[in-house]
Amino acid sequence: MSARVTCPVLSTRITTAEAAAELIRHGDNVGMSGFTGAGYPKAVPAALAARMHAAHAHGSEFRIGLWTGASTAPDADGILAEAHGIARRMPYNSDPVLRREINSGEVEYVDAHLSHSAPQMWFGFFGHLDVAVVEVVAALPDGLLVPSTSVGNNKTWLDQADKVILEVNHWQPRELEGFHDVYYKAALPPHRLPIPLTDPTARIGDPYLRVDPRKVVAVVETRAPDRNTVFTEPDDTSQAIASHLVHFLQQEVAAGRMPADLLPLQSGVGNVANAVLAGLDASPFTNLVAFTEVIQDGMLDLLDTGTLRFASATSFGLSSEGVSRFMENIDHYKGRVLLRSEEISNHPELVRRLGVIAMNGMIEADIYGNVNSTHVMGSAVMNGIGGSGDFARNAFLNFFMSPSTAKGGAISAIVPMASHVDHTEHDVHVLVTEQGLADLRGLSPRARATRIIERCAHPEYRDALTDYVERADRARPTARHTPHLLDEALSWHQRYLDTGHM
Ligand code: 0RQ
Repeated sequence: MSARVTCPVLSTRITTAEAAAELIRHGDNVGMSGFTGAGYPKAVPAALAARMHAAHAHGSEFRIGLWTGASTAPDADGILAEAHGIARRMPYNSDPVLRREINSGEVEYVDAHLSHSAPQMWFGFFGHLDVAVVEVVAALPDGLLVPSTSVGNNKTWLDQADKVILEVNHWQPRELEGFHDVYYKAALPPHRLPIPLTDPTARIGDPYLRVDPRKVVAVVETRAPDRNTVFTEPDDTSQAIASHLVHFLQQEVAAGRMPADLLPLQSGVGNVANAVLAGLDASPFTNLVAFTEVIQDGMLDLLDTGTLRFASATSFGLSSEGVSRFMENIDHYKGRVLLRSEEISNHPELVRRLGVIAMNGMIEADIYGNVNSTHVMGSAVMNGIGGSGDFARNAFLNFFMSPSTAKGGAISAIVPMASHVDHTEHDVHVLVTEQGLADLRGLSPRARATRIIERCAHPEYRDALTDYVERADRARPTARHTPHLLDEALSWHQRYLDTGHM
């Protein structure tokens, strides 16, 4: 029996990745583990991709519907996309090959809110789940599963799939046992009850995932690392964004709107989010708590310095340096980190109750505060909405952050009209660029426009934005609430497509 598979029943199912992949058929809906490059299956996707290549070489179709927790890695999403084996995908993707196929129209991508992805599976919106492929750290004698570096949607995939393939990854530290809290009492309407979490540090579930052993058709043992999420050192732009944000939080405390140790923090992914965490670490704030979805390097730093006393999330998303640091000091993090299912880590009820401070990146915002997190020039998806909507709409306070320009200044992040809207003007509290910070709370649309242009737009684009809003304001005396010039509102994007500059 393997040291990690001590369940007598499951140990009889140990096999190769190739044999496991044989159990997945063309047209199947497959639920895979994985969230921001952590805890995804490392061996079965490659074996499956090889089968897809072989089938396509013989002129047969072999494509699956692939549901995950969020982004996976080149050796999961990437390798399957290279095999042209993904027909449908949900939710959140950051793989460049798969992104290309989504944007070329080859893959149908459903960009669901992360907190909705598991419940919508239960509602039946994504069809029947044929197979689950889930990475775990160990299978215990009683069949309980020690989850890996992400929990994501694994509970739902294991519950719903007809067939289950487990990957037991010996590379993941065995000491991960005890880092998880899996809530098994979520029900469907009309049977839902309040989720009994009133403190981000509390446990409400079990440390283990459950699976019906009769459904487990294969157990594959692996020894392979999670994706290495590379961060760049904070540059002047992201440091300026961080500094505006930290200063604003200090003002909020001084104004009596939140306690000195703030409210639970959610931080998105990416370099700007990481720089903001570094900014918080350098600030006088201490004793903070995170109620977030991803623990990235910056959050590990906060835990190390004691700026953060606890982090609730659904996943890690670490660089290789971060992984080594976590593994070497794993006992130090135990009891200070809990990973939950993403329907709980991102649950609107909990985000609202706890009064979370949400900090997420954006692609662009318009002068009235509508935010686009997902689409470049209106049509090409970048990653997806992820958890940004779960947190932002329900947050006590939300921030959307971006450099004021992209592509070397050719694109303004502040535009007359957002070319795609993920977070409406009703949901957005504060915009931050390196130029400054615009607090939009309590402002009418026209007042918001003035403030966003003054505080957040790059000086090169400020006059043109002011000119737009003034002409729009004069254009129709009976339509001055949110003035627009409809024939011009998206002309900045069109100009970029035509000339390479807004
Ligand atoms: O592309 O590298 O090809 O130049 O977008 O931009 O400035 O490096 O910022 O890494 O923080 O990502 C919104 C994409 C920002 C991210 C987004 C281009 C830019 C660059 C990245 P290049 P930056 P970040 C938690 C919450 C949605 C999901 C979310 C995101 C690339 O934050 O995906 O918040 N958010 N989830 O050049 C054209 C513009 C652009 C632009 C930036 N206006 N036009 N390109 N870019 N602005 C996580 C989860 O839920 C899992």
